Amino acid sequence: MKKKILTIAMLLCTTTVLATEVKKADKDGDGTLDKSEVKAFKMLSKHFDIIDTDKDGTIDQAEINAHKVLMADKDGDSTIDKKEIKHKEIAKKFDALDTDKDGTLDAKEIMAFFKKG
Ligand SMILES: [Ca+2]
Ligand SMILES: [Ca+2]
Ligand SMILES: [Ca+2]
Ligand SMILES: [Ca+2]
Repeated sequence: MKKKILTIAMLLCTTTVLATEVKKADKDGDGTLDKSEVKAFKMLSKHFDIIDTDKDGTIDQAEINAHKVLMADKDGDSTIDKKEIKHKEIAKKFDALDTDKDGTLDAKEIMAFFKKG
């Protein structure tokens, strides 16, 4: 479990930087980063498949934002429960976002919030 927390922490470190770097790294200007575009970001390259929540082969801003929200995951189970949530807007819509009604939000459920805008 310790290792998992560490991985997420490292991931978030990288994604925080990336949020401002997306435009620069996005060479073809489609608003997403594919594997060749993240080559400059070693950590991101390594964890590409974890961040790519919808497995479409690219990382978009919603996926990066979702991982930022997951930073609040204190117990390291890769989901956010009501006690852990820090994001005010998501906290308000917690029950609506928890589509499988298991009482926690996973990366996909958080991403749905950002995709809707
Ligand atoms: Ca791109
Ligand atoms: Ca994706
Ligand atoms: Ca958790
Ligand atoms: Ca859920």
